[in-house]
Amino acid sequence: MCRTSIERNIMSKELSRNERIKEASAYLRGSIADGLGEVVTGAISEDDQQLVKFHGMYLQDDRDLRPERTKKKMEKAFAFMIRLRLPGGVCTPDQWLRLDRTARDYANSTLRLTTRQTFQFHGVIKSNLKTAMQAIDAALLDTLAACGDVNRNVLASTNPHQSRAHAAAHALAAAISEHLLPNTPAYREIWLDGEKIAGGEEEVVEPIYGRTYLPRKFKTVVAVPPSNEVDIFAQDLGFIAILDERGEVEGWNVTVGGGMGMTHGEPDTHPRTADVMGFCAPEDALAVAEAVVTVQRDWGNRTNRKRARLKYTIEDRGLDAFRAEVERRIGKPLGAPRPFEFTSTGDRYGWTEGEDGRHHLTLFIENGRLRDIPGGPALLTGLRRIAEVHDGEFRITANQNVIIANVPAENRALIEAIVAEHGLTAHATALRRNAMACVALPTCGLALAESERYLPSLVTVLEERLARHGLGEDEIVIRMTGCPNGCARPYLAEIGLVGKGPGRYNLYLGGAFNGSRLSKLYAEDLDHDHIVSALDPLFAAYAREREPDEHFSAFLIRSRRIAATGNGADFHRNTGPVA
Ligand code: SRM
Ligand code: SF4
Repeated sequence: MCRTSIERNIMSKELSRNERIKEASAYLRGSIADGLGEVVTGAISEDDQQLVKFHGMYLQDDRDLRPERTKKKMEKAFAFMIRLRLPGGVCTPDQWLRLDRTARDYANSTLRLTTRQTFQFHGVIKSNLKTAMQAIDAALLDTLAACGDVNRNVLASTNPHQSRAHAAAHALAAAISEHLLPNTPAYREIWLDGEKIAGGEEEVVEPIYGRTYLPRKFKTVVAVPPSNEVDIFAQDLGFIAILDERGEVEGWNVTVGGGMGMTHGEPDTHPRTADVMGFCAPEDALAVAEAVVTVQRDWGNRTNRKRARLKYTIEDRGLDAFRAEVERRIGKPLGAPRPFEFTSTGDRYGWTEGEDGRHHLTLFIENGRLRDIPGGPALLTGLRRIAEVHDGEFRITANQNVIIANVPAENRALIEAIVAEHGLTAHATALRRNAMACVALPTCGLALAESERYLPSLVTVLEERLARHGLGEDEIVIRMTGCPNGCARPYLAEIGLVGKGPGRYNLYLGGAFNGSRLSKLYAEDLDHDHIVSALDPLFAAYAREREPDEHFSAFLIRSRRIAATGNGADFHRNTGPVA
């Protein structure tokens, strides 16, 4: 590892606060263990709040309760969110049952499927935290590096066809996740009462990351065209399967520099679609992943966290310089990118049959929230019942849905009966099936507006408008987030709504249906009625003037209602209606 550049960074006076916290943490230990024992508060220290992210959790508070508790001079209603590391989104029925139990015993009796193929628990109070972590460990799962400035959960195309290419994609996702996992014993020490090991030399403890880990979060995915359900262009690092004529993976196109996050009113922050950097052979993929991570470790911005993601490193240094450094570190050139085509970012709902004759059922879970709704569908119980009889796998999708995978033909009827009995059947319209909202209120500390709790009712109104224009069966991708950080990838949707303040949203249009092009700001600060009145005439025009098979966003650009976004900084240019 290039110690000198890391040391130079550490010595700099301008380092961001997080760099100093990491440096002083003795490989992510900080004072977390002591803080857990402090009974006078439900919180932990500010520095430890940054460190626990690397262990897969965030300190949050119930924002619905904030005003009343402030009035009563009470401490905020603190609780932790825990996020699992689940490469490729796969778990067994036994693991599902254990997670369900953990959600009911130690969290808020919901399981939240995320936009990055994993589970989150919300509402875990400090006194339950360690027990919940031990329950996760007993399920042979972990939360290490699910958050924090490290390579996080690695996604893989989980198309139910389960071809050999999908198996290869899952194997690569798992291998990258393991290879780039932090090495620190802090996780076992703190959560699993492992024996305390003194922090050693950084080469021994963290051969890839060093003492200060990465400048910022880092996200990797593996995609199998033609489906882009993992939204590869939103990710720091991606591998696109290139198949030979027998359907075997011949190698991988490598993408770098995607990301969604930005800040309202700060034009030097922006979402960016990843570049295709080159092609590598299957046996080189791990080395390429490590090289991309270590170049970002050494070149990434450690002074300004708002410009610290790989997308800015690549913009600042140039793709050619970045590729040359990756090639230098792997000791060989990357090949020229091979042709590929993505067609969509959505999931295939319902049953599909794999190459091996096994069956896979994709269920639509609205915004990924599994719970039992009093007087309504019992989604958590339904999935639990399925886990009790299912002997295949569960696969979480990057669209916050779940696949009951590898079902033998003779078990289909049983699964279908449980699905129907518990209201798990997807009777959703095309718009709802293509809708995604981030968590936002009440748990997310960064939310400026509602998202998960609001999008379903907005979709109901828009469904009615679409039906009026004869567009009820048209697939249009709509995504909402409660702030500009982009957790539901709204800037890659055909309709993106991004929270600006309570009840107000910026409307983005023109993201490509296959996730390859960013949208553009169309109108600002809209409330519910103005969102509907902005979209309705566009739906009407689409119904009237579109060409056969033309997607909504492509129509808006062709008919010059919104400009097309090129890349990165171009996102903020030529915004608003074109005419
Ligand atoms: Fe995210 C921060 C939820 C996917 C970009 N994200 C957060 C936090 C942890 C808020 C915080 O920092 O205090 C949110 C917790 C809310 C809660 O109560 O649960 C949060 N992000 C989520 C999830 C759960 C949204 C969901 O509804 O599924 C997703 C969990 C993914 C996972 O399992 O790992 C989630 N977040 C994403 C994605 C989508 C993706 O990666 O494909 C993005 C955009 C891609 C990207 O990273 O650029 C994303 N989250 C962010 C950012 C902005 C990062 C940036 O570069 O500016 C933040 C804020 C930050 O890092 O400072 C953030
Ligand atoms: Fe929270 Fe913003 Fe992410 Fe939504 S987009 S979960 S509001 S950080």
